[in-house]
Amino acid sequence: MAAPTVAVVCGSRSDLPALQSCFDQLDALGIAWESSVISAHRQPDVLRSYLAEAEAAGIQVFIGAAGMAAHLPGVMASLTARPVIGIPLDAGSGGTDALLSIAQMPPGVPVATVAIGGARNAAHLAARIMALSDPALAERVARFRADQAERAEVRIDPRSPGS
Ligand code: RP5
Repeated sequence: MAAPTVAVVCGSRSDLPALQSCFDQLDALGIAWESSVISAHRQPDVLRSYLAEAEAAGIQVFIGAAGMAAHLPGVMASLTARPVIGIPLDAGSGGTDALLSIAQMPPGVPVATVAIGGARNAAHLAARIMALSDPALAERVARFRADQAERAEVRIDPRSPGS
């Protein structure tokens, strides 16, 4: 089995169900991933060591997901120079608290923030980043896009009865 290239970190076990579509999409795109629950607030030292180990093990893109005062993705971006994608989660207040916490990063410490609950797009964004240096993955991303376009297409022919 290939070594993981994407690491998905969330702040609490309670976040895991919201990440299932991210895991499914990574699988569908043939991307090996790993996931951990590490709270930036409760376990800052664990987070620091995990990121160093994950980088050394070959993780190329990190995804951080958290709700409420969601500092996890930002702290991850402060500890690694690899791309960090943030997923704001609705932990009971609608999610705008997490969205602003994740998106409003200071210059030089970017977190590429997807929509509230945008777990599937986090997987797509990770795929597009890694596809820049992985032609086989670029081909799978291109196939996904073509399939998606085909599924979205609707043609209505007013001359054809029943259409
Ligand atoms: C955040 O607080 C977590 O990411 C979670 O979304 C929220 C609630 O955490 P728990 O109280 O369920 O651990 O840090």
